Amino acid sequence: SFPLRRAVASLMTAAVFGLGTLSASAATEMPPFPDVTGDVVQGDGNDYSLKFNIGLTQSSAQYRGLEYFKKIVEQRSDGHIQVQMFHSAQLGDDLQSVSALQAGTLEMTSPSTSPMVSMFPQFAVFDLPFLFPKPEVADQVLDGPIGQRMLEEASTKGLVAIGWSENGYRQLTNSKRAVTKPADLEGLKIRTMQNPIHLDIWRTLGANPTPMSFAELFTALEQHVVDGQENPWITIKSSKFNEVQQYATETNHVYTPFITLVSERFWNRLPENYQQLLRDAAKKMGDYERHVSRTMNDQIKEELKSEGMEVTELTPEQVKVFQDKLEPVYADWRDKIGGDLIDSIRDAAANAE
Ligand code: KDG
Repeated sequence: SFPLRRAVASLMTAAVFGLGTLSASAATEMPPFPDVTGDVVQGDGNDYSLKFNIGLTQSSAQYRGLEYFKKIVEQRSDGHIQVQMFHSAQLGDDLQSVSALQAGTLEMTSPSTSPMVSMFPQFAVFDLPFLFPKPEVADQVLDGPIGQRMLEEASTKGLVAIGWSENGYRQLTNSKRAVTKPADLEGLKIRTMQNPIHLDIWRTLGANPTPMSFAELFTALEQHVVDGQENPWITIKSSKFNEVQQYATETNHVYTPFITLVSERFWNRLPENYQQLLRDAAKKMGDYERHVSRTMNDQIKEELKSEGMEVTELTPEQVKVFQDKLEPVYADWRDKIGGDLIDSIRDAAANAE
């Protein structure tokens, strides 16, 4: 269907260049912004401008969170800090954005932790399959001492890490067939994030994984360079993957956090009060963005179904088959990631059950 493909291509162009209104479908209502609370923060009389670049589109929960961050920062700095928002990897994908922060040419970004494991190996713990049985466990870990320590450890190499938000639970999609068990994955080419555990997961399940930047993914799916990919429902919809992927399986196999990063060069120019303001705003963005992501998740899954995607919801027994098959991934990575860290997260998960 050539005209459809052309339409999609021009929409993608519009998204990348921010032309036109590539908004979420009218049915998708995002929860309203909470009121901005707290007094105006006194700076040092100087004006600051910061560019904040993200990988997902304007219809994502991530962008909605960014809009709230901008509102808080501009209001509470009385306009002395201006936030310029960029989406759809306009200023680069996750890894390019992190390099730009280090170089001081970009001020803020919010990548998935997964492509960052080459810089911060401890983030790999979040890539372990079925680690967080429910989102509240992720909150407990990220907002507790483990998450705090990881933010401190990631505040190095030209970066300052100031908060967590969520990408969320990942679901499998593909253009070939309904997947209900690992055997259905045989021969399927699955794009993964640039992360060794994700490669291990899909290899162990019997698929044919290939790592790729998110920015190249739509085209790769459209041109059948890969058969499938995995991302949260909101991303599948907001990036229009359902237009090139017929089948989805609700696997919830990995929960991916987003980490909010600031360029250290920019950070060091800011008066302390403004540093604190950015920390507060990042925390509020994280709480709100998680709320948006969680309220929209099921709603978007239903929208995808009504738009013709064939969605397989697994029974607990079917999920268990995937979990059992993936146990060796824990064995492979335990020593590299650190058994104590894995155990403390699994304990938190058990306590939250
Ligand atoms: O900025 C976020 C995205 O670029 C990316 O992290 C999304 O989950 C993602 C993926 O699959 O790459």
